[in-house]
Amino acid sequence: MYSVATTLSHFSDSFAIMHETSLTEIPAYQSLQLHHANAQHWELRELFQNDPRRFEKFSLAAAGIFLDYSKNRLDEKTIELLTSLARGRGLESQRDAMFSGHKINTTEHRAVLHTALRAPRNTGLKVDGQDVPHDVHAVLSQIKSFTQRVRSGEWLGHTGKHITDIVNIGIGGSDLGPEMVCRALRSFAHPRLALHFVANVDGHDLDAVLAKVNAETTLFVIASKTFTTAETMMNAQSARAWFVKQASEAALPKHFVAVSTNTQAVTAFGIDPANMFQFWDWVGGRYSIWSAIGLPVALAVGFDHFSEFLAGAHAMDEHFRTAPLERNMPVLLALIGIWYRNFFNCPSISIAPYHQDLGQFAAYLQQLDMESNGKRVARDGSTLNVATGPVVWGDVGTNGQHAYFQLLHQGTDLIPVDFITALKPTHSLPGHHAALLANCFAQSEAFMKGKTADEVKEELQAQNVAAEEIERLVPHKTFPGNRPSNTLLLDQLTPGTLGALIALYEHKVFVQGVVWGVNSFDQWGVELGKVLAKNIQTELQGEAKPNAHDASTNGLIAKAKEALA
Ligand code: G6Q
Repeated sequence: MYSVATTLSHFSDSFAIMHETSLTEIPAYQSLQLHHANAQHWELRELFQNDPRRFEKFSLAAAGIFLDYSKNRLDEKTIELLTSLARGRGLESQRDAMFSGHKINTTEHRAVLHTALRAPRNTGLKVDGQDVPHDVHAVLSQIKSFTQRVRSGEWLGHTGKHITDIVNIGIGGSDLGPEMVCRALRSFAHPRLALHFVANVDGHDLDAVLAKVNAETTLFVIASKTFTTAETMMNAQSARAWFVKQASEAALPKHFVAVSTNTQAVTAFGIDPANMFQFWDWVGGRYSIWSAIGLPVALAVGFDHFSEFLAGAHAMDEHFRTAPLERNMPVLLALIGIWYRNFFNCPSISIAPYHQDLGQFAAYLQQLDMESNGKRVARDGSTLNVATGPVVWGDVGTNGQHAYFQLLHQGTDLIPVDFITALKPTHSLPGHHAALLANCFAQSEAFMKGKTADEVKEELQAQNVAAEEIERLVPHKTFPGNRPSNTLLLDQLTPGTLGALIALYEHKVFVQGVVWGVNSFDQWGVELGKVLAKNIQTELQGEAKPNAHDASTNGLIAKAKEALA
């Protein structure tokens, strides 16, 4: 068991100004630039030919996940320089500061403690005098008893029927996590409960769900950290009105529960505070799946599986907290990302889960990564002189192979790929899983090796294609290869391995934020979106102010007013 009290006392309040030195001034950064001048010419094919132990050297296992990072354009020296870059940025002390509850979110003056949400009860940790594990485990007990009642059928709707449908209303961090995890763990789900997720203020979203459910047997979970987010509040009010029309105000407590930090607003909405699941301002939205925001997950898969999910993440936390940087999976993933982003100038990374149940994993990572590290100033407010977070995108394999993989193989940008798969399926259909794994491994091999002009010629000659036709086709059928990828193997997609996988990426994002020197835990761009629409909405619904905006916006408002009239 670790005690965080000691590390906290080592950490001073100078956190915010620790990174005035620009990244490019760190000696290891300059060494990496020189190293890159050579490394950019390395061929992965040759690196493998020259070192039969490359796979053993550049792979490791942690918390139930195996990472093969040998298909990357790097060697031992690269790792040595990258880890010394991380040390030069104070990674170890900043990691300890996060785990210790130091207020590392310096623009919102908040601690960042999603790791405490999955830590054992006896982890000593106080923030602002508050016993964090005590509070966390009190809410976990509430989640346990509530979810058991709903799942067992003890909790009944207002007409005495079992709950059959759960509708989570939330957006961003209050939607993406529970939706992604419920889908990922669908083979563990309760057969009676159907999960639905409504996020968009676009009424088509809620309307489609309401058309499918019955007010007598539906439980609405209103998930909002602030309980003020416009989209969620509008959806919640519409769902409430729909419900009251078919049932009654008095029946509300049996069908509406809330997950929030804002007790006052929850009570004002008409939800019984006893059915409110609390979390805290030190849980960022995109890191909140481990908190009561995970309620739909616990409802779907049961509290024991939810506990395994938390334990899997905790195992990855322990690995991240204690393993040397050179053998630390989140650190390695992060530094490899830095290598491509800052030295190879790669604009994006692609996530390729070869598992249908991870269908929303790329979208989840998109928020985690891009909202955290999509920043252009350092923590001290100075403008950065290096590139930060890449664009993160992707979809499940094998589907992606039949669509955008073309660009990954032969396009003009170098786009590193993370392949993620499970060695064993949770279904029993014969043959499918071997086909899936074969595709996953074949793609990473093809990205790495490519196909040379000579190989193309040979292939076409063997097919008796005419010489002129061969000359014409060779450039089109040649693959440059040397395209890097990581492969992450889970034994099976279970609550535990999924927890570890998400925590792996959370820590990867943290490490990159530390190296870039940004605050990975605020999101002022998202906050902007929360206020921008308000004025225009007033104009659309009421009096137009013809000259309030630029000509384009005025013109669009006028068109919408005409259509809505
Ligand atoms: C996440 C962001 C954002 C947030 C949503 C929902 O890190 O802050 O995605 O989760 O805007 O906010 P509420 O939970 O407060 O409704």
